[in-house]
Amino acid sequence: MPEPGLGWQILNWVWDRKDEIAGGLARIYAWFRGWADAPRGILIIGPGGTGKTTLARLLTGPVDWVRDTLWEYSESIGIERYPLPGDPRTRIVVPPGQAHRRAGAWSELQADIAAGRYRGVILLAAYGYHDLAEGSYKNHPGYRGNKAEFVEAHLASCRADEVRILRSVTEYVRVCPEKMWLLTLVTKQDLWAGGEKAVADHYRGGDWGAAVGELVAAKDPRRFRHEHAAASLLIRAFETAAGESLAKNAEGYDHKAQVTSVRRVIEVLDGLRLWEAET
Ligand SMILES: Nc1nc2c(ncn2[C@@H]2O[C@H](COP(=O)(O)OP(=O)(O)OP(=O)(O)O)[C@@H](O)[C@H]2O)c(=O)[nH]1
Ligand SMILES: [Mg+2]
Repeated sequence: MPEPGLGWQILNWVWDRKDEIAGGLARIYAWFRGWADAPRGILIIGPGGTGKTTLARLLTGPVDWVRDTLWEYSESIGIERYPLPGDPRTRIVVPPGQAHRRAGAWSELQADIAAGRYRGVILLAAYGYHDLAEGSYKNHPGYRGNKAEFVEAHLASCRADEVRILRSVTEYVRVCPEKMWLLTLVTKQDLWAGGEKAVADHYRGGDWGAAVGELVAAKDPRRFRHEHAAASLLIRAFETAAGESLAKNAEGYDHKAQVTSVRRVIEVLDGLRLWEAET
């Protein structure tokens, strides 16, 4: 049973910090708007079903929490361009991530990274919790008759795909002559919370850490910066489009933890804004 009044305590917590949260977002919007004369935007890239569209919508808001259905997954088909409030020019670019949709869209965007057309890239990973594009897991080519084994194999193969995408992105960032930043953002914290150590080891060490380390070593620190962040963009069980549960949310992960995580992402973006201004 939840503690009586806990919901109100959380709402109060958010309410108490609303100015701080709104202030952080306002600075980021002002930062975005400051690019009106500069054609360099932000690219949000990563595998399908990791939260790219959700993040772009949260950052460029406003989200109508009564009418919007951010929790329903609808795979992106083409490149999305998000205009910002008060600035009709496009500043955030989001390509579709499902493997069968990458071929056309990604090569052009990768060339744009190399040419310095983005001031920053937000690379999304989700510790393997990538939504399936459609239907039941039983129709997935990786299904061999056992659901638990399917989920384990799916998580492992998605984590491997995340690293392949990281490597394809670092290849272009490496040759970019302009000042730019890269943010590794691990979403779906509400699904993997409790496993922080494993997640940190995975993204700070291992193949991910090695690929980022090689990139950082190859770049001038005054011209390139990498940051890590982890967040739950919303709290939602991991399930298929057919409504079958694949994994439950981490026990005890609540609205307060979720809001805190999004706030942290805003702080990290704000830090990158300040770093950009340094000469
Ligand atoms: N549990 C959980 N679900 C999330 C989170 N972020 C996004 N989702 C859900 O994950 C699904 C996929 O999110 P999208 O934003 O559509 O993913 P995408 O990366 O744009 O996917 P493509 O368009 O196929 O490339 C949606 O159902 C979202 O509601 C998160 O932090 N936690
Ligand atoms: Mg999308």
